[in-house]
Amino acid sequence: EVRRPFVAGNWKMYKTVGEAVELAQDLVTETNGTVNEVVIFPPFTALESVAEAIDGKSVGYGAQDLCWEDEGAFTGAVSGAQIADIGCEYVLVGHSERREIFKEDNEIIAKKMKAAYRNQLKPVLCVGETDAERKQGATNAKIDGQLKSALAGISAEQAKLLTIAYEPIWAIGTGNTATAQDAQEVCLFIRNQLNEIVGEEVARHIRILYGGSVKDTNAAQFCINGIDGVLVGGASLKAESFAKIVRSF
Ligand code: G2H
Repeated sequence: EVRRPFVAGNWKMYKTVGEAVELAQDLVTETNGTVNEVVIFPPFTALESVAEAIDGKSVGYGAQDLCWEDEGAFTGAVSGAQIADIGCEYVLVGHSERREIFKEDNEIIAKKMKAAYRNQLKPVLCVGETDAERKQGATNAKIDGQLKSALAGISAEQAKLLTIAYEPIWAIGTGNTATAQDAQEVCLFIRNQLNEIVGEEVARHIRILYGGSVKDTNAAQFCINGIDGVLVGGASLKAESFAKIVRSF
């Protein structure tokens, strides 16, 4: 199997440094022995402390966002170079909260993708449609546009390091998960588009995750053909529920 199952925890803007370190250490203990890849995305303030606490252990870590430049006068931003410097392996790019709340468009996200690769970070590119887009039957067109713009100018070797997270915006933090069938349908569409964009030989390395209100009580249903893992928000903030998700996938 070329694609190892991937369970990611996006902590968003939660946890003090002390809480974050404790949670990260508990996760290392509670997910011990899993064959799945487990990666957490703490807030920037806690990232270095978490890195020190769990570096070299079975749980990986990454940043929730990065700037498209490596350094400069960009008040409040954090660069891929700075993230890589503290040992991160992964970075989320284009999460829907960045797109919707912080108004990041496909052009900015494409620049962030290049910044991630330039700094040897593996991007987890998030894509997904709004409720209105789904109702208009525009889901595939939206996702196709997001994929093509983010992957423009990315080499085959770089594309092999990519993970995609399909997160329908209407399912995020709302308690409304997509049905496994809806999620599978879009994930299979994404795989099909990846085959076209980068070729099947490269695309077979790319994992496709589902995200949006995944909990310990519903995670197992997403462990189906076409879905290589899950990106978990709210339910990743407690070691017990997140470890259950890791085990059920
Ligand atoms: C979607 C997801 C994780 P939640 O944003 O990225 O969050 O599981 O809270 O819906």
